[in-house]
Amino acid sequence: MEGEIFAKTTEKDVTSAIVKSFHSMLIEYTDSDVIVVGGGPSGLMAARELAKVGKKVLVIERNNYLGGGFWIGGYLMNKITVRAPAEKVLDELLIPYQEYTKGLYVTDGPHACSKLIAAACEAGAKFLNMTTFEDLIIKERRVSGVVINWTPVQALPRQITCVDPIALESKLIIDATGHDAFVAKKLEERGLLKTRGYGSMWVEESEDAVVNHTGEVFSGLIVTGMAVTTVFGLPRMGPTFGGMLLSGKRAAEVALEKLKGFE
Ligand code: 48H
Repeated sequence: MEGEIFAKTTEKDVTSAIVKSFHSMLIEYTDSDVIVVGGGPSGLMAARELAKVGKKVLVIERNNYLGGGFWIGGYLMNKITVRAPAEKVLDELLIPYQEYTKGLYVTDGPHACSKLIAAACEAGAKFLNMTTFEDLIIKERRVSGVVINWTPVQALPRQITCVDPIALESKLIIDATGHDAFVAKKLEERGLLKTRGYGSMWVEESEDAVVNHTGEVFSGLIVTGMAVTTVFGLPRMGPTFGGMLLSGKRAAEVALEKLKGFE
């Protein structure tokens, strides 16, 4: 490396590289096969599975960082647990882990989360960070897109900002917003869906139920991850993530089946 010289460039070229590349992505993704709202474990898993088979997938994430609760296991401790059979997902993503007791596995949060993010990127999913889902496009009782705004705009007091959101269209939406089930709640606000609120903790009951209830809850809207517990009133599972990963996979399977109707 000694003696290497960086390529010649100017400040304006650095700026226009960012602007042009971002804007061409934004324009291309005004229309997607699937928009995933929320870049936590369930959303990233769903996005990866869909992008891997060539679907056009955009993830909307209100934070600057992706990964949601998958960086930290519980109580600010960065160890992640999964129960069998979800260790197969760790194998698939080349995430190292140890068996703690029979069928209960533990892995490092930073390693697991960064690998899952990389897998979604490598599969071809695209991302809008610092972007908050605000509302839905609904036409003829079918969800057909999302209304979004920059997260910082939402954080400002109303009296000093009045910035209208923009809308993106897609064939399907996946609600992966975690405990808030933010997308499903937008339907509830309009009397189009009833959510039950997630139940108290019961790990053994929860994870199978979450995967089994993952699916379409309104025409064009699929729920995954903790949003499933909130919509259906299922018990929470606590700091273990196998149900999130397998729910994401299930959401992608349901989406692929539904997308056949558009071919
Ligand atoms: C844009 C948004 C918006 C919005 C939220 O919380 P997450 O990690 O969600 P899941 O369901 O993939 O995983 C849940 C898991 O992390 C967990 O908390 C578990 C297993 N708890 C068990 C228990 O008993 O409590 O990720 C959701 C993502 C986050 O990155 C949010 O920032 C994002 O969605 N998000 N993005 N617009 N309106 N709301």
